[in-house]
Amino acid sequence: MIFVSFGNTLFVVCRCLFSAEGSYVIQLFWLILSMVDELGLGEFPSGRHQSLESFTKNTIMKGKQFLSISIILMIVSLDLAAQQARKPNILFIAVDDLKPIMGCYGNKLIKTPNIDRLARMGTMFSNNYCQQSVCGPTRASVMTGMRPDYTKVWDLKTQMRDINPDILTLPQYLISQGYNTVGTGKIFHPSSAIKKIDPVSWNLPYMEAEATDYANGLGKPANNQYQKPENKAMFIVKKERMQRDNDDEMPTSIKGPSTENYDVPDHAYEDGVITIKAKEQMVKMHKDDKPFFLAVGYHKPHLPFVAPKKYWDLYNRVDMPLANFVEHANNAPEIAYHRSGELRNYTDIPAFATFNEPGNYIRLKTEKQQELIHGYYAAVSYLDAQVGILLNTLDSLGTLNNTIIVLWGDHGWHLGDHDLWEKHTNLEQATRAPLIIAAPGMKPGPTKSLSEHLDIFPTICDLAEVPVPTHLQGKSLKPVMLNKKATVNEFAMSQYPRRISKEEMKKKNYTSNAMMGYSMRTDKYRFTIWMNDFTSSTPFSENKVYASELYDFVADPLEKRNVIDEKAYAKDALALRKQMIAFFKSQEKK
Ligand SMILES: [Ca+2]
Repeated sequence: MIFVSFGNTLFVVCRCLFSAEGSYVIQLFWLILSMVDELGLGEFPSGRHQSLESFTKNTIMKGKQFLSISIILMIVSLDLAAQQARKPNILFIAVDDLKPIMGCYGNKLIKTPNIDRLARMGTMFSNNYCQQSVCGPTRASVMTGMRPDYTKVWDLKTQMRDINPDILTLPQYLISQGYNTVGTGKIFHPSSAIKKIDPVSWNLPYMEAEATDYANGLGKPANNQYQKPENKAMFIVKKERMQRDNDDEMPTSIKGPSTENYDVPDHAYEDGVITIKAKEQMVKMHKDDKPFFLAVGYHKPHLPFVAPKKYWDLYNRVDMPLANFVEHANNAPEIAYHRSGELRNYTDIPAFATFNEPGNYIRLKTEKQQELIHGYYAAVSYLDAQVGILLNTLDSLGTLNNTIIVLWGDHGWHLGDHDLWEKHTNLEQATRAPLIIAAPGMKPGPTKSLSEHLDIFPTICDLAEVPVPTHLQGKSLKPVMLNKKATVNEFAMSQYPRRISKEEMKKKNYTSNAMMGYSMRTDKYRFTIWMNDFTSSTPFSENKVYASELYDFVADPLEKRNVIDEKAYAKDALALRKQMIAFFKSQEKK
């Protein structure tokens, strides 16, 4: 802090001295001192004047010394002044459906050398949670710093400016703070942003992948995913049939297989293309007077698990680890789970689970599970290689250590645990999401301190030394970056909406089938409360409580047992419930 203040003061002094007026002042001051010295005005004959003479000589000498030191300081601090004048650049890497599975998070099998390198440079938040484990809502929260109950984006249909037309996004704010902002790839979920990208967030043209950008003349992948000829052909047939029959029964979103392993270069797929664009843009913006905020939104490892063959070749299929616990938790309400509908949309996935009766699971075959896990790992390694290209670019520009680099995955993923695939739950595997932040002057290292995606917006502002907007609902994590043991959050809050059946609604005497589960993660527990026809901006009412869950991560890290009804936990459950109700109260619209 003292250093920063000193640096600022020095910068101001230097700017004054280096201005045209400043240099005249120096010259004039120097001339007067020299004349006084030369003319001997400081010489006095004797006695009582002796001390005055020595005082004057001393003053002249000190004046000259002061000017000499000032000139040296000016030269020495030129570099510092230049750095002070320009805010740090920000590289903002968003990754779709990346769970914290990288080497730096403790996985010994996966190959993620580049993200591991970033983790060694920065702070790795190992207990970071998303606001809602699905693209649209979680991204709206990251980009605006506001909870889903404020943005009202709880699904993949709502556009965030429909309800809050003036909501402020992070890049939009940074434009007002002197930044150039530019994006490529998936930053907002397309359905929740105007023109898919929220144009007011960017003051430089958004960089789209064009057909000619793809390797080997392959053109755009079919459905933005597939390059293998047989998979591409599948889409041509489907499209022709749709156009010919105007078939109402055809799904609007047509899908192909859940994986693709094809021997092509990285830029045969979109993530490789946007990396090239981001790299070129960084080189260009590096020399601008304005600092940049460059947002790069990677699509992988989102389904389908598509990656060039060389990344599949990093792994042996038989080594792919199946989930350890594949049941629903004991005593857990069914509303906590789903039927993996997103995965079942893919053409090679059979209907595999009913979930109507506990234990009645018709699971994916082991081989298919291992293929999916292999595909996920390959897609993560492919993504990791892209991150490596971005880091190397900064390195070659000599700015790797002067750039704020933020990497986040929009939410977690169930890789078969609890008999679940995808996200869409309030459980640990779907809500826990990667967050790594490297910034100049911050010590590297991991932290277990709790954080939320909401904290990203204020943290970036704090690190870039721009004012943190006061309306934001998250907190700056800079104190944690300075001291890995510091705590800024007592809990992290996630939520997920569901609908119950008409029969269940009738049985409960509800007038709506809309449900919202709020899930509070503390250091030790996850406490989840499922509410009927309720959001936190309205007053809490006991008769809206539908079900509750409590998991003890010290005794049960895999969430095998809902202990909400167990006597030994009664006291803690009550305290957490009170904390949850206090949270609701804090969110109520006044
Ligand atoms: Ca996602």
